[in-house]
Amino acid sequence: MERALLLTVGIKSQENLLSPKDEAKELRELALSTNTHVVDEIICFRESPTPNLYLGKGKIEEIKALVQEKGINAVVFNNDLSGIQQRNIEEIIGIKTIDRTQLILDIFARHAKSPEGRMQVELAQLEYFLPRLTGKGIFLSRLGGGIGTRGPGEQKLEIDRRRIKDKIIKLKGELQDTIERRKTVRKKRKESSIPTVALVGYTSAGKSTLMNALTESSQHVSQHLFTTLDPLSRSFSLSNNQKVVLSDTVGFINNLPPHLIEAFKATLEEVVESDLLLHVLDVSDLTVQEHSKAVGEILEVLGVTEKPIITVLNKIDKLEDVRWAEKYKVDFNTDIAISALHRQNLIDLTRLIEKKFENLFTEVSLLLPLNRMDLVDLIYREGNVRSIEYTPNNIVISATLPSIIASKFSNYRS
Ligand SMILES: Nc1nc2c(ncn2[C@@H]2O[C@H](COP(=O)(O)OP(=O)(O)OP(=O)(O)O)[C@@H](O)[C@H]2O)c(=O)[nH]1
Ligand SMILES: [Mg+2]
Repeated sequence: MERALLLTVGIKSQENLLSPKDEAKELRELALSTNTHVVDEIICFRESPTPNLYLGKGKIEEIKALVQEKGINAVVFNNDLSGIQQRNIEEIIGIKTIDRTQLILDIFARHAKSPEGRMQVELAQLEYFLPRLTGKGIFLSRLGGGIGTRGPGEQKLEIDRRRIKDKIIKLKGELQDTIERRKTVRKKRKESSIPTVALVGYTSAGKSTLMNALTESSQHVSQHLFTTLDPLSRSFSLSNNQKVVLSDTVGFINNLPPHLIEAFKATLEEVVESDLLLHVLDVSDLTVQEHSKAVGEILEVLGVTEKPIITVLNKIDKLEDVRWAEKYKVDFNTDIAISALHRQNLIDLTRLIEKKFENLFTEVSLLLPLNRMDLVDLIYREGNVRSIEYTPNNIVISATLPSIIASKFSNYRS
């Protein structure tokens, strides 16, 4: 297990959503999600980073002394370091120095289970490492997969670079195939007009817990960050028997590394293509406002801000005073406050989902010929039958149908 020193540098000239103290807390959670033993934490401030070391020489020497004193073997910066900064710091301190993006990539690598998830993480890692390749090959050693761990000179370096670029192109191609495959599945869903709902939200907000509660599935849930990486879709029925498909995907975080958004395109398509978003917020977290903003920024990058969205205030069971839920309802302009864990107020949520989809469905009264049992089958499969009666000449059916399907029955309306 790594013995780590966590370092958060508050840069006064840079605007940031979270305060350095909250960032440090989040960094700790990220580190704990990789099984790291946090030996010490430092928060310090600077007007702006220095180009060579990020911090001043004096501070780096101070860190070196602390590292030696406490037997620390990794320094984790909350800030993004350039390749040069990272290398220079490592040279002085003498131990592995990683930045926040690398830490997040490490968590992703640990949690990716499906071949698609692994490909996406590998792509993000390669794109992160490519500009950081140096003659010393020091960064290559972390890539694994046996690519040159020493870099004896420029020629070898060029070969490594080319290999990585080729691998990136190959992975992108393979991921494109996945995107196409998913498109086909979604097209089928669209044809059968089952509406799709995607869970979005900050990591650890409780998306998978809500998925499990609504669809009786057993998606892995944990207090660690980025537990879910591979998307999962499950259908469930609303109280009017309407079927919908719910998708659980990767969580978001403040300053989500851009490489990750790019690499996780295939996974995030579930969000982009959905008919409705459920934005899950952990209201027991004091930085819920900031989390909500961070999610909003990522939804903007994904170009989905025009989609219908329901804000779901989650973990109300953890609120010290349950009346705070009312305040949050006003703050976030929503009526839905739930506990996914204790399955509290889920009916309110499903009713609201129903309401959002109302115009997607039509009530019909039909007279079908007796020999059209295939149509009766279709109605049972896709809709909600309210009454059915077999007369000597006809089948009389009242049902709610997806509007697209209902339009196919215009000849049989009674
Ligand atoms: N008390 C309480 N805890 C909850 C509730 N919902 C989720 N949790 C807990 O919050 C933690 C994170 O839940 P997940 O469902 O894994 O969260 P997620 O949004 O899927 O997180 P990622 O997949 O990591 O992005 C777990 O420890 C859950 O048990 C809730 O309503 N009340
Ligand atoms: Mg999850």
